[in-house]
Amino acid sequence: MTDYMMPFTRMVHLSDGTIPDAPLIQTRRLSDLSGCFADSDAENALSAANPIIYEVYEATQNPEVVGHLRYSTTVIRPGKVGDEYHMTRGHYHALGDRCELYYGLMGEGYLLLQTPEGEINAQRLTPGAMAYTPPYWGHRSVNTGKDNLVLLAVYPADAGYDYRTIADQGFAALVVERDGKPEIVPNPRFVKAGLQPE
Ligand code: PAN
Ligand code: ZN
Repeated sequence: MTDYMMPFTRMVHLSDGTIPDAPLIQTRRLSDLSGCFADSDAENALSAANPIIYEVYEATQNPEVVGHLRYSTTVIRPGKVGDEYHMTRGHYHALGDRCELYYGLMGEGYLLLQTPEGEINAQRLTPGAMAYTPPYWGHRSVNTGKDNLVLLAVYPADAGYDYRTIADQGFAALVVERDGKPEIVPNPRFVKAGLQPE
């Protein structure tokens, strides 16, 4: 007999992106993003304060099996480390062929995507923007605005996370402030898939 899972609803507070009864809330501080930002002197200068960079409200803990979806909101605080804007750690999906949909709720920024070979793509995130991450693209989101960047993410529940590859290779591009405006510039420390850092 089919074991029916019960339907459910979660409220997303559109005023701030929080999900009040989220079964899991993750808080990512600067120390959780150790080595992600390019300017290590700026990172060290902020290490004592260890500011919150972003929070993730996991709306579901649906079983990690094919057929289910999971969804969450991410709230990225405004700010920079050196001239690089606050961002998420970034990941590939552990099952690389799993896709994802982001929907911008508040604020402004970018969904920064890359292939393992280092092709970069940036999708602008603003309220109402629905950005699609196709299979195999690593992704991170970046807050380039003065307020929180809030997005809703929907993804196959079995997608999983590969943080290791991003930790090892970095992202091929950085989103930095130049003359008061965001610019996407090459990351000199990026390591292409399959190559070792010098
Ligand atoms: C998102 C991300 C979320 C936080 O739900 O997990 O924005 O970013 P990191 O996982 O890179 O810390 C998603 O892409 N899920 O697959
Ligand atoms: Zn993802």
